[in-house]
Amino acid sequence: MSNLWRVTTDKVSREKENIMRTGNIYQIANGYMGYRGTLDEFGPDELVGITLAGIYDRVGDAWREPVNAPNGGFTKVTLDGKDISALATRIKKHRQSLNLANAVFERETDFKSRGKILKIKSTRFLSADQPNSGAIKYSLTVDKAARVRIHTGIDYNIWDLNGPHLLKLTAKIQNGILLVQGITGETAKKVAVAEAIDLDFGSETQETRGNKNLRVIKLDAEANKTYTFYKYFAVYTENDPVKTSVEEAAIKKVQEAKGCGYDECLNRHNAQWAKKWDYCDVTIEGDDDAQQALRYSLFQLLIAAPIQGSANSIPARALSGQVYKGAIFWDTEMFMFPFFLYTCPGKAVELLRYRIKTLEGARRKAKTEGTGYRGAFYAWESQESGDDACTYFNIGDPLTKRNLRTHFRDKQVHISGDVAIAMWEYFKITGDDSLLLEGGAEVILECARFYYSYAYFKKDKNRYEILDVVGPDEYHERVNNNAFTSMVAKTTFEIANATVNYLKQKYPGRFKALAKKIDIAGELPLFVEAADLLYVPPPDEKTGVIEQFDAYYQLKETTIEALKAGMVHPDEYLGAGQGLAVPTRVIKQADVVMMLNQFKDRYSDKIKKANWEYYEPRTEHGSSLSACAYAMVAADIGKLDRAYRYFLQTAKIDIEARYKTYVGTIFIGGSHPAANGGAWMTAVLGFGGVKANAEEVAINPKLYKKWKALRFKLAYKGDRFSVRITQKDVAIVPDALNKSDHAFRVAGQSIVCRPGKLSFVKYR
Ligand code: IFM
Repeated sequence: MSNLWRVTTDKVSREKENIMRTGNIYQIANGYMGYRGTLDEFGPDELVGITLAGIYDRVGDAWREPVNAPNGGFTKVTLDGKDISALATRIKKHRQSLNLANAVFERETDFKSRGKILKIKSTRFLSADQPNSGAIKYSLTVDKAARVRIHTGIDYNIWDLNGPHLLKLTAKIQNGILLVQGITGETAKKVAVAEAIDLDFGSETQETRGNKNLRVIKLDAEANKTYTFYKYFAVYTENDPVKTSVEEAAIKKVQEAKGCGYDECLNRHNAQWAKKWDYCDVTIEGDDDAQQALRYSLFQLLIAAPIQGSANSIPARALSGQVYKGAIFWDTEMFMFPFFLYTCPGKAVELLRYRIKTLEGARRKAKTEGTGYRGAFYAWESQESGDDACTYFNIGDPLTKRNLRTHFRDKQVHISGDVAIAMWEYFKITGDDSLLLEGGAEVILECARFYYSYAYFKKDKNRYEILDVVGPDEYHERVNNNAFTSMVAKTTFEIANATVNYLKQKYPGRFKALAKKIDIAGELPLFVEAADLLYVPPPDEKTGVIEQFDAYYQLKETTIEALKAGMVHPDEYLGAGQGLAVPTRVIKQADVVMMLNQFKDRYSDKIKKANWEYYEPRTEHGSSLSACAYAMVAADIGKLDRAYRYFLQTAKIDIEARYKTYVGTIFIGGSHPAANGGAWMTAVLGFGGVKANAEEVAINPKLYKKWKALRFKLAYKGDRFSVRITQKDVAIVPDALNKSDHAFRVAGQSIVCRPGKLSFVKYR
């Protein structure tokens, strides 16, 4: 296995900040749960976290956040009566690694204690085949005979940011299976963890001590003999569609896993992983650095992808912890969704089903926010019901410790259009209209309805305007005619109109029923008018620059360095109220540039270049979502060196764990799936120059000079393709099992790609 499929370190840190970052880098997940990359003997102080997808809880007035499960992977050893731990024992050698091919975490540590060497090796995975379960192979060897005690079981000292979320925790052993069960405080959902073990040495007793349900294995270990045992654990919650109790389900699952055996469980897990990579791997020939960072980014997306049938989505910090409330933001639709859409549409569906599932929450928000609106105003920070988890005072000031009023929740209205756009993209690129019929069309129409009720018609100007919003640049709140937001709203009207036309033509009965259900027929002509008359700030006739919002040019001109020199605290937030960036033209993240990427067909290269050059020096990149937008537009306009720099920035964010961990007083350390999605977009859509629509797939290569070739997979209209782009040509191999011919346009040249037949186009 080449090291491009592995992330490895021989360092082990005892410092909390490093443990936190390492825990993020080495995390594994399977869409159902995430397990941070911590060591077997670690506990809540080292941020051990098994974060569950789609189950949330609130304690008192604190933020609702996802629930962390008890840790069924816990094991700690004593050697001749002395506790062994990477936190305190002398370490002779350590190596830990994450295999990106199959999401298997491995650690090997040689400890020195009481004059003896103890080698520990453990390997763990969360099954991609059986998402409720995980398995661990644990081995130890001593160089001299020693008295060893292995404490292994379930640790229910749970790391929570705003917990405790699991109440009435009980521990027991039943037919050799350890069980811990608790119940969430807010919605009384049971969560159960079971653990079984496969062991053929030592003598075993059970004890429950200090919130640990443990087996104690006594072993008089012989010198240089390796002792190996296997652990199986399973987590169930009352969100799972089980017919029995969660406790019984968890017990059954570990019994099955034990019956199957570690190697076979691993084989089945590996088979699932082989399929995942087969659909989506991207290879960059000639640039190992970029290759590894990109593959790691894809890995992050794959581990976070929701499990089939869950209608869950991906939180802004994925399953790396409870950060950002485990909430789903626009990050998913605008930054992660394209990867799934173009590689494994089955997962893209799940993300959209989540928005269909939470439509009622979006309707509730529309009714109750501000002066009250119609339609669907999706939550800025969305959890299981779609009600907004974002608070009005969402950022703490590190100096005064007061919470600052932010308008992310009530004014960042582009979120609804982001959802509608993704819904329509899915239909365009897959050709599958079932999602529209399943609720997608209703989502789109309700989003258009929301914008209509939010917009103002200016009679004197004969136009609609979207006023009082926050665009992607969150340093400037309550602005008028934000280019990004207005374009998103206009596009939503266009999509709503296209949806109506499509349904009327193809499913007239279904259309009538939907129009009646949501009583929208009378509003449809207004959507047609709004699509036409909604104002989006145009490029300046001379400079080509688009003013980000009304009166942006009246703000103070300064540099980012000068602005930051005025900071009195390193974590100080630059926006909200009196934030340093508020009176200036310094912006938090790509805004107009984000628009030019999202709607790239509507603007010329000249306009894109003018805006990229104008906004780039004014962008602080205070969000991990920013770099990829700059990378993609740079690739689009041929600024390939700059594109490459921004590409590496977005692709390396998690593998290098270089990011800020606080904004104001809020802990935001965790993984960055939006940036990971941005890495895929930059590679394939940016440097690869791929742009598909309902009619064809266009490929206009913009390969970076260092890259000899870029290979990737594409899913389009239910069929699959392998593409290889070099500095001179493009080769497309449609899967032999494809059902149809498909139109491609490579560097302006139209071709038809037939199942199993190579198409080859020279473009330079
Ligand atoms: O959605 C983003 C937002 O654009 C900037 N702040 C962080 C959020 C979550 O990633």
